[in-house]
Amino acid sequence: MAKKKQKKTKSKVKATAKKSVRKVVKLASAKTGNGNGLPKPSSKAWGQAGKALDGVKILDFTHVQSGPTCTQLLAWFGADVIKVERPGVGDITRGQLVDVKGADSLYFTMLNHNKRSITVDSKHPQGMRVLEALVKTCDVLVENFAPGALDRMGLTWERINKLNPRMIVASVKGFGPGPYEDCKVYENVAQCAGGAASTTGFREGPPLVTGAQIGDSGTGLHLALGIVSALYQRNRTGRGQKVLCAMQDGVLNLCRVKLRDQQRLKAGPLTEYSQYGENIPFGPSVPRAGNDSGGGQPGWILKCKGWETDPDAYIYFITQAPVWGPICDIIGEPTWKTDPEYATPRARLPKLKAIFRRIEDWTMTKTKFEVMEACNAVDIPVGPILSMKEIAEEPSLRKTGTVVEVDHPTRGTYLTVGNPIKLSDSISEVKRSPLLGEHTDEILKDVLKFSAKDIAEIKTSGALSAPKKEEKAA
Ligand code: CAO
Repeated sequence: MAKKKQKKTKSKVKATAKKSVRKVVKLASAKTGNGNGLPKPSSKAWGQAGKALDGVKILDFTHVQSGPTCTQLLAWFGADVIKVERPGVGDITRGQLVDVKGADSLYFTMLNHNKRSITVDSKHPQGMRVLEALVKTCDVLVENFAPGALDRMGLTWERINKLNPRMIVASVKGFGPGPYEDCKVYENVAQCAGGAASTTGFREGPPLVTGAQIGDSGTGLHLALGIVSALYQRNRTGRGQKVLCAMQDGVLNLCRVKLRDQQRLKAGPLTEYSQYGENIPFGPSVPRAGNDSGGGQPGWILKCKGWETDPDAYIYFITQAPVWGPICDIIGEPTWKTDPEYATPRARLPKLKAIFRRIEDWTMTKTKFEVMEACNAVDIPVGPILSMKEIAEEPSLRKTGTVVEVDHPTRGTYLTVGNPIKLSDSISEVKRSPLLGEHTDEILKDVLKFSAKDIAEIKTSGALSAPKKEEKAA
């Protein structure tokens, strides 16, 4: 009986295998010519075969930083990003931290390149008519409103899914489902709730936030990956889905080495933290580690020549074990190579502070760039502390398009950070951010195909323009 069953299963497996072989063969012999249903490799020159996300339309309902970071990336990869803004106001960042009177702020321009802007009042019936047309036309809706705001507009997931079952609805929220899901969240709230602040700073000082916008821009990056994955899955399923990135989750994902250390505490003190060498006991949670390196190689920030007047005359120095010999030679302590007090990483651990002080005696005789040159020549990993001024002026970053100069009609030229993700066949160009409502007419006409009569009707309804002053006061 058992044998019969086995035989049956075997022949079933064989049949399935045969079937799938047939399927693969069929795909390979498809008109497209190439295996797995892919078209033939393009014969166009690299970078001339369009952009990675050509043909993808994004209804961009984002504001401030997290959402705009995501949609800007998608725009750089070729998606048509249509930014919907409130008439007369726009994204609040247009008017925040203004440096040129009357012009969009750098806050806005640096997060909204390569997009088109349409102004629509989502709370006006004619505005909702435009929004529904956008939902039907676009592939992805991206938003980072406060929890519940999209639903209050009437654009619930159910409604969107009914209007366009292929639409992907991607959201940034501060927290995922749970006790804080209704909270509004900004960058530093996320850094604190995601574990970054409690693990940043010096042990004896308060928690610190970091200048890298890991809550906002970090979550925007995560969301972009979610959207691209959902677009890929849609090729197979034909349907959209919800994509959610909570800022707390995004920050925690970037802090995963600290959750690693939290669990390692059970096995004993964290020997790579300098407090171990200083004989300071560990508490129940991962402590702040100052400038200790996050991995197994001890590192610290050391003064360089000019530190007395230049706040950035410092270098990050890593005492990587395999290059301990060259480190001893370069700082003029060749006996440390063989001295059992210094020769092994284990022997060095309790004296790291003193060792770094000795290395600093050497780094202080050189500029950070001289240290960089001398150390890299013998494979010692070091990192100069670069100021934003130095980064802005660095020619190699200009050459790769990581730092870009952009022209803008109302503010003139400014510097921005270009696409940090380089694709060899989808080259990003950085185009200036749109003025408020700059593309309203062309989107109504060319994207949504509204007739001239319909456009006139929508426009006279007031759904696309700021309320007049008297109306506002009434
Ligand atoms: N027409 C009419 N109304 C519009 C509109 C339009 N085109 N666009 C937005 N609005 C309305 C929304 O409907 C909402 O109204 P209701 O509260 O009446 O429903 C309102 O504008 C503003 O939404 P908001 O609550 O999102 O804005 P806020 O400035 O109060 O809060 C923020 C900002 C960032 C704290 C909140 O949006 C949030 O928590 N977002 C999620 C997390 C996030 O992305 N944070 C990072 C921000 S970057 O630091």
